[in-house]
Amino acid sequence: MKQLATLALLSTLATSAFAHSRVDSTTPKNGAVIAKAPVEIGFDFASDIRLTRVVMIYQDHPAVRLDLSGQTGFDRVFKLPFQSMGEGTYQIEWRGLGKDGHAMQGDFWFSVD
Ligand SMILES: [Cu+2]
Repeated sequence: MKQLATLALLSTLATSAFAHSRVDSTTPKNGAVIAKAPVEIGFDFASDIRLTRVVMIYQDHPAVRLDLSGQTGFDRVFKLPFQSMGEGTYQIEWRGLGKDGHAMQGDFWFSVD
């Protein structure tokens, strides 16, 4: 019985964390295979957030932080300059804060082929 209650609590937490980290869409789209490397990365969030950290992971290279210096406040739509390292798969990990102070995070990936 105690286990069930714990499970119920966990699933509630997972649901609310998910609700706060919802990205309506990204550019490139999650899972996209594109012919030409993008010059910027786009996020379209379901509600206002402040991005605190965005990292690009490319193959076995050290993770590279994307420049957030142009991002000063809360917004729903972000465009960040992106420097391609060539063909291959890129993973983008992001973190941010919702207006209610909740931490949010997520990731997406795309391939340049
Ligand atoms: Cu929240």
